[in-house]
Amino acid sequence: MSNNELDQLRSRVDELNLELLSLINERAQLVQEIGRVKETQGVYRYDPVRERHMLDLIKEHNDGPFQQSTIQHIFKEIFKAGLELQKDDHRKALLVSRKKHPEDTIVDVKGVKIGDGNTHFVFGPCAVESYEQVATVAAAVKEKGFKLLRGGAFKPRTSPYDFQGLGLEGLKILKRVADEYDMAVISEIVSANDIEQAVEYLDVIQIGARNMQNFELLKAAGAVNKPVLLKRGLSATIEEFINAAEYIAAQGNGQIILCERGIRTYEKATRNTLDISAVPILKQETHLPVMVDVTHSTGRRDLLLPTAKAAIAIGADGVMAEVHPDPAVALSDSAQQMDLNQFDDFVNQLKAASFVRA
Ligand SMILES: [Mn+2]
Repeated sequence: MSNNELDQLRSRVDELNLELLSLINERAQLVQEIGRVKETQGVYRYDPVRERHMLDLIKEHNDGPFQQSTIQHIFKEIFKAGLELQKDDHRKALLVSRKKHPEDTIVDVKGVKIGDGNTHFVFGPCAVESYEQVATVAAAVKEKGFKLLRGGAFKPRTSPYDFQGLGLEGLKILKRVADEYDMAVISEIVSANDIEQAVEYLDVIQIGARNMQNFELLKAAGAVNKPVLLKRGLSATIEEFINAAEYIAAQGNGQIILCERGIRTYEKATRNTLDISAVPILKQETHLPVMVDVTHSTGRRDLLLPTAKAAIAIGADGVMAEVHPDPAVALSDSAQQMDLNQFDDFVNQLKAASFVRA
């Protein structure tokens, strides 16, 4: 074979490559179009019957030299790429996605601007037990210069026989303390029916890990004009977490704070495994502020400080931790709440390491 002949064959291959390229891209455009039509019809994107039909048709016309299995493999890859393209379009379309909205969302809670680039803190007892208990913690938190107070009034507990919280009475206590100390309160709501009443008492509605996929609750929280702190589910993937936030945003409420609180793994040294890399992933994928709950992710008092440092270092917009005047007698989470001395130490150490602006 002369060099000239080889050059000619190669240039023909180049031409065919470009033809294939333009055909593959043309096909991709059609697939995107189909994706859009399916989305308006609410039809699931992957259709195995249709895919089988396409493969059969291709095989029927395959005269070689490629074997059927090779052809099937090549076309399956093309199909897969098309489906992924539709998925990307879907992700781009999410209201909470960074692609849709490149700027950071800042959630303003009574003047505390979560997502503004500074680290913010939320402290308070696991559960509201009494006015005195909440007020004692509030005074300590306020004294350190923090404004966001947490406390559970409705407690979704693993066992039905465990303390279930004070309910509405607990919300009233929180509101009274918040007014007296000029603080803002965050508390969990577990039922869509309670949202309307709760917004009178709360500054931030928390949706807890066990309710991350309670879609009716998400929709109800999305329908009110009040910031929502959404915790990641115990076994939720990041994609599921983002979609749960989308349920809130889709109803018109974009004031959403995401909170990583640890996920269930086989590791037993901590209560849950803090998925620290979820923080930068959520910051990249969404425009929402991201907090880390160091209490529930670790379940260990001795790990609160190092995990808080890690959260701040990795770019979290805030850290949440539980503080109780006397954790030994707390009605819930007694093993992991800080007492007031430990809280003092926790904040001082963060300040000493320049993790908190003094
Ligand atoms: Mn707790």
